[in-house]
Amino acid sequence: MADTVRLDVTDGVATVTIDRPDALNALNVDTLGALRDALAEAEDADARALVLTGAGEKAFIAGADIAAMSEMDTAEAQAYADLGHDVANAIEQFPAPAIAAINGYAFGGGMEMALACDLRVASERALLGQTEIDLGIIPGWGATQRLPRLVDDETARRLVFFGDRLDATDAHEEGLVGEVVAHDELDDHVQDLAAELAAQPATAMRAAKEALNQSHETTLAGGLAFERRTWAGLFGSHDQREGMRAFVEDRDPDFE
Ligand code: CO8
Repeated sequence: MADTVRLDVTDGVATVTIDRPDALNALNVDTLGALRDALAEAEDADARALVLTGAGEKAFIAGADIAAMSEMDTAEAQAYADLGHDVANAIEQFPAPAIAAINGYAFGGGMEMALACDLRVASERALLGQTEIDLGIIPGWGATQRLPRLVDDETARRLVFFGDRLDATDAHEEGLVGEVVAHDELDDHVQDLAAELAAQPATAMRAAKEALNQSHETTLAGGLAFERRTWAGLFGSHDQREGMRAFVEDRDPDFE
């Protein structure tokens, strides 16, 4: 793994930190590759919650690497777009909930990585935006599809068309982030949230995420069929038996 991405797995919580503060954690090809490797390693370690954040005081991820992109031809740009999509998909399909701890700038491709997470928590110092239009391009790591599924369609269009940079309060009002916390409390708050998620029954959590993701992928009938199959599939699992037995016996469940 390149030294621009750090992975820590403690008590089932995998924390992935983009550590390239001199470039405000912009994702060049090496860093994206390292991020992909870190996600695979976290999955192999059976992480039950994932936290994505950026090193330093200023940035979550300031986007794709503009200096690198300025030199790319079409084939290189396509490969870069593909790699970014692979990484965003790996976050979205990570078999446990992912939280973006947005500690500063989240622009362009940085915001797109946050959009691939299940939950977004912003520091009061965060600034967010799909700023690609200012560079003569459009979002290339998923925002044209994930943004309108998160916020209302017109808000998504305004963000992409104007490239506005929203502060944390406005981002919260628009539904881009679930909550805003004091900058100094962000890490502890997100780690507490992640620990709480990691303590939930893992098989059911994985199934819940898969089923919720289906709501973005398929028709209502197809999604409901998926939910029914997934729901029934949990019966007979240790956690289903234990969770229900514990309720009946009036005690706390001991999940796997
Ligand atoms: N890429 C590369 N380097 C960057 C980036 C970036 N995205 N952002 C900042 N840096 C570098 C700066 O060049 C500077 O380097 P140096 O010290 O060597 O000059 C260093 O980080 C610090 O930056 P600033 O001095 O500019 O810091 P400020 O606090 O004054 O400003 C800003 C911070 C406002 C974040 C400013 O740096 C900025 O506007 N950055 C660009 C943000 C942006 O537009 N991001 C979107 C990029 S486009 C994108 O992400 C496309 C995604 C889809 C890709 C599809 C693949 C084909």
